[in-house]
Amino acid sequence: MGIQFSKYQGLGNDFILIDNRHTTQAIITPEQAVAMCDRHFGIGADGVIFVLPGEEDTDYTMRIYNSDGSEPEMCGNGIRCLAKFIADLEGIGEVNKTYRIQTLAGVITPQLQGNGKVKVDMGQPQLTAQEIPTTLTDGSEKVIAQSLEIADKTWLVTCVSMGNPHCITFVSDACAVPLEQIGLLFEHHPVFPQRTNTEFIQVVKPDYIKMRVWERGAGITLACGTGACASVVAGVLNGKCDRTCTVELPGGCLKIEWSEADNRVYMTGSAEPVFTGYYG
Ligand code: ZDP
Repeated sequence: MGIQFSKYQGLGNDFILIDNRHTTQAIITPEQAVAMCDRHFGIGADGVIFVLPGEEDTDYTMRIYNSDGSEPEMCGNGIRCLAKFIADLEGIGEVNKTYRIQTLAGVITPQLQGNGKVKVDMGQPQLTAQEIPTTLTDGSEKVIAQSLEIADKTWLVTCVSMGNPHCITFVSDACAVPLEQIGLLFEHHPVFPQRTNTEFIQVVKPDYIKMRVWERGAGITLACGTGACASVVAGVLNGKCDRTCTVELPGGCLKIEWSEADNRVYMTGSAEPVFTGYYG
């Protein structure tokens, strides 16, 4: 019969969801995850996500492998898919249902909304160099519009952690960025000891930005939820964006709000089932 899985996608960022509620050990190895994510020899996905039992006061635990088998701390599009998957497993159609999910980036709370979208409390961004982590500035300092040499060009980068590391550059035309040539150079630059996700942002209006992303461990993807959150935070820090902003990604739009009241970032967007099957 193989391994039962469900595939979900959020703005074209696609994931294989595994019902792992019966045990605290992930039932798939990183090597198997790489094979399953392969778009020609496998199911095809940007990552594999597990729903494990909750710890302490949380409902469930989320773990994720990137398509290269590495394990990120958090995944914004993935946690919206996970909330939908859990609701489907539990047979819950109820709206406004909120789950407390344990992740390697702390407790994250997605809420199912009446319009089919999922709103996620993504927690507070971390802004110091040591938290991101990067060696671009002194450890206790923020990293705002710092120079970074890549491919014979100087880029002014702002770094933000949403549990996972992001490096953001503002450009006049996001479509013109040669992502396939420079993405890996950002990801593996020695100033990022844990590697980095990289976003290129075109500010159309202070409340509407266009983003293209190179993801750590996954390459070019159609969307990145943590990246959209990090980009709006970077836009506010640079005086380019409003605290409430729509982010247009190749796979669709996310609404992001960096709340002044509680310093937390709220992300709202879609997540949909694609199909269920057995692997192997
Ligand atoms: O930090 C990383 O290694 C990312 N590749 C994790 C996945 C992030 C994701 N694209 C998101 O939406 O936040 C799933």
